Amino acid sequence: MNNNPHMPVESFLGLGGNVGDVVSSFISAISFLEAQEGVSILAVSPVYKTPPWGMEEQDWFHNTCIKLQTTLSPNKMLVLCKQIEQNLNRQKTVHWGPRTIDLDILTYGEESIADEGLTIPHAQMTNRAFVLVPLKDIAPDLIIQEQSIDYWLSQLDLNEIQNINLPQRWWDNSNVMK
Ligand code: PH2
Ligand code: MG
Ligand code: MG
Repeated sequence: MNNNPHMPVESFLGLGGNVGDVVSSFISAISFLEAQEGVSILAVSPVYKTPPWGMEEQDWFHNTCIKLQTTLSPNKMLVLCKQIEQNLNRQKTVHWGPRTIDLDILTYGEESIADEGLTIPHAQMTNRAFVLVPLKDIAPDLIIQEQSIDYWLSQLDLNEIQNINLPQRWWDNSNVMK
């Protein structure tokens, strides 16, 4: 594992939620990430409305993906993601159940990690259209488990996934006061 804090690595995160004002939670999470020493946001995808995966009897989700550069180790990134979830009032819930926000590390450079609390690349990302559709917007050439995003997307049903058409740079709340 790369624990060298001085080597910048590109990492993709997947964000999702289906409780409260999820787009506001995404904006808070992204500005909190951007404010961290050792993290810079390189790209953010559009936001999609997506049918609940895994446990169907719950509200639809909103999902987005982020590309960042970081000098934090994978474990520090994980701690940061958990901290943001706590800050945004995520409650303990059933597996795959309702949540204000979920931040998942999808990839961390080229690394493969299989620790107890952290699997990278994210174990389920190749069979989740709600991850791959926004990810493709910011990483069309990414290879995951030796296959292209288009390959993985071709295995999935994308019909119900809708871009909610927010303004460009929807996450950039430095625009708000202009
Ligand atoms: N997250 C889950 C379970 N199911 N479904 C959608 N559409 N989007 C999610 O982010 C999601 C989900 C658990 O992390
Ligand atoms: Mg998740
Ligand atoms: Mg998670």
